Amino acid sequence: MGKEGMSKNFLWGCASAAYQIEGAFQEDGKGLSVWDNFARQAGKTFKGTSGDVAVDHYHRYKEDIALMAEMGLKAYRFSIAWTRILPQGSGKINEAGLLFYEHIIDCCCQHGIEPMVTLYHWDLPQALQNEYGGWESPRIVDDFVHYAEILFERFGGKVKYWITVNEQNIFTKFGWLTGMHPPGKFAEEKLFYQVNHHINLAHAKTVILFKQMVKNGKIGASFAYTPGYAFDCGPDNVSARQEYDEFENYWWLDVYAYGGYPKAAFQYLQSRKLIGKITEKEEKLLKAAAGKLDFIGINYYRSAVCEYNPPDGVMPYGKLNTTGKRGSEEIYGVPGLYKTPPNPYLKTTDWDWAIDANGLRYACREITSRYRLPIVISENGLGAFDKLEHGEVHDAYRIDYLRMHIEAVMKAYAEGCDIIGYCIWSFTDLLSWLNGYQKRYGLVYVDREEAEGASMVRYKKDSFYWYQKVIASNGEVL
Ligand code: BGP
Repeated sequence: MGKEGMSKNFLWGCASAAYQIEGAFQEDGKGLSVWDNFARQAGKTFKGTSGDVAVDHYHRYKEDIALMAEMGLKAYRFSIAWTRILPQGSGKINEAGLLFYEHIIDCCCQHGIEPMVTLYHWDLPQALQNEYGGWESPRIVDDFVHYAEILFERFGGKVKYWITVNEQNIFTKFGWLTGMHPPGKFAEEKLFYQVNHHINLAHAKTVILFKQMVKNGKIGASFAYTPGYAFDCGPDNVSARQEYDEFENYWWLDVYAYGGYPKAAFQYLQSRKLIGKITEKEEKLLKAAAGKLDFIGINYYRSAVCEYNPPDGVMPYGKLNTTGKRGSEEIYGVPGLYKTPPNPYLKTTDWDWAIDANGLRYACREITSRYRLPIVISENGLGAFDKLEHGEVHDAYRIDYLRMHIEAVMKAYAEGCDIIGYCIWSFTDLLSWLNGYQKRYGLVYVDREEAEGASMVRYKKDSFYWYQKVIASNGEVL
């Protein structure tokens, strides 16, 4: 089979996001984000947890990056908080915010770790939400591009890999369909598609600007890719799979890679007056940006099953398991098209996520066949309950999960997928948006729980030492 081993420049990495690790939510001039606000509202997050303090990375970044260096990490994907750079979303620049990220970038570079920057990982400035509804208004496009421009200008010489938006499909679905993320709107389908269109335009303009400003850089978007399998070969279920892909995957991936929406889904939504007209100018912009995209970022955690959903069937608003009590996740779907029952062949995590390493290989193969673009696996990991005992965490289950998924990546690579890097979610334990601190993903354990006040001391888990060997052997020793 194809190529032997991984390229010697393969980016073995880890990933994080500002709100989930930094804390210091009001320090050094930072403005408030929609998440700072949302997490304060009763009943929105698990046990009322917030990123106010998070895992205090803001004050401990040197220690954290030193641990990354000790591990031998080749790349570190992190996000920049818009509210540290422009506390009000636009207007006055906060130099202290730029300096903070400059230190992180420099610190990574000194240790030979390639920084990979996400511009937007969900923490929209609250000021923009208040002023014009944030993503709901086309005004957001130029504000986003302006924010990006400041970062390209300052860091374009040091940072090669950039990601415009993280998981547009997830934060818009939760923000406007299920009400579980800010701005907490429920069943606002038309707004959902409008918001997505604005994000697509912001992404596209940013890509074009990037290509003018950062000559040797690479830019992509990170997408939460949950591949779907037909429940069986019954023709209705086969079609359900096709609909699922158009509405849950290609709706975003096609825009990033082709600059256009999938046809059948577009027609369906237009006939229901859920989506407006796309102007010629917008179409041109989306196409121009697609032609310049350098890679697709895949965040992969699970696969899904697609089954025909009758017209009076389940809605797209199914509840998630946010407690770690198995069996509490609800099936969701689009009536008349598809729904997503559990996969009887796969085991699940405590949060009901199907564990399916081959799904990651499948995802890479799909991207390669459909778009022929390079791939960065920008997130993959296992959320689990971990136990700290005598300063150690024996997370063999996480090692098993990661081993299987890395094997799948290597297989896809050998089969011809142009995979540039693989980032484990996450380096340290961190805040899981809706699941508090008890759903741990890190290779480094952080002593903190839902209530504030714990020591924040870092402990290397067994998976830390394991990944260290994986990196040192360039994937030979798994
Ligand atoms: C992705 C997000 C991450 C991270 C991860 C794990 O959707 O990009 O920010 O949170 O999923 O998900 P969760 O924290 O819900 O378990």
